[in-house]
Amino acid sequence: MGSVVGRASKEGRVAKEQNPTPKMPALKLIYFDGKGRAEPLRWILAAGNVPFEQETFGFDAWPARKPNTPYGSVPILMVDGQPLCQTLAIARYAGTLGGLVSKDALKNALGDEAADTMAEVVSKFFDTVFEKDAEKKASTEKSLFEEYLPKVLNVWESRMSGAFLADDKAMWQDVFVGHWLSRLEEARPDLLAKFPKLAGQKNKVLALDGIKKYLASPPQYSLPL
Ligand SMILES: N[C@@H](CCC(=O)N[C@@H](CS)C(=O)NCC(=O)O)C(=O)O
Repeated sequence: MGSVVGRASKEGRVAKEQNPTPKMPALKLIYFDGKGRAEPLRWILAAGNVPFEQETFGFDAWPARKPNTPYGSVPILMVDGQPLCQTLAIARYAGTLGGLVSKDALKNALGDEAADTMAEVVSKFFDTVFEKDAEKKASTEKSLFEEYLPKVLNVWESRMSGAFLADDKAMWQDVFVGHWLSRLEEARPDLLAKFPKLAGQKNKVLALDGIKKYLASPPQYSLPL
């Protein structure tokens, strides 16, 4: 978000036309009536105090909607009527609007690395959730929670030198990762037992003003995603 640089005109008025405050676009987040891949986006928008509307729908409405989406998937963020797709692109854009970015290119990139990795974890997690074969479900859960995820968490834990993943202030990637850590803890309450820095990171995300406000009266959804 830019600042207004006003200057006195000949008439003595303050002219803001030369550098007006960029108007916040009208945002509408389109997703199933559930948390899923949209909830971290809602958290990022809330953490950055960025106003947005939502359009949600049930599984039954999806087949008719799918062909009208750019890539056949949601979430989609409508930005002044234009669709923006792909969770991480939306997250980065929402975080940028909310000022949840660093001025340091490397810190942003390290945050991106964590968010990209968490998005991979999330895909594996959804694979386990939707797996119908009990044996396969057990083995994919085991490899996710006992092998892949601990390796990932160990990388982040050993790199953290400040309060958040790559900086001392929260970036959108912290909100994204913090959201998923707290959701994955619902499945594995001891997930962060050996990772005190990450537990602290997640708690600091939960304590951000915008997140506290959002979670004080969280939206209720019909789908258990
Ligand atoms: N790479 C996409 C994946 C999106 C995705 O898989 N969305 C799911 C919901 S979480 C979806 O639209 N599923 C319905 C379908 O693929 O038909 C992203 O990150 O946004």
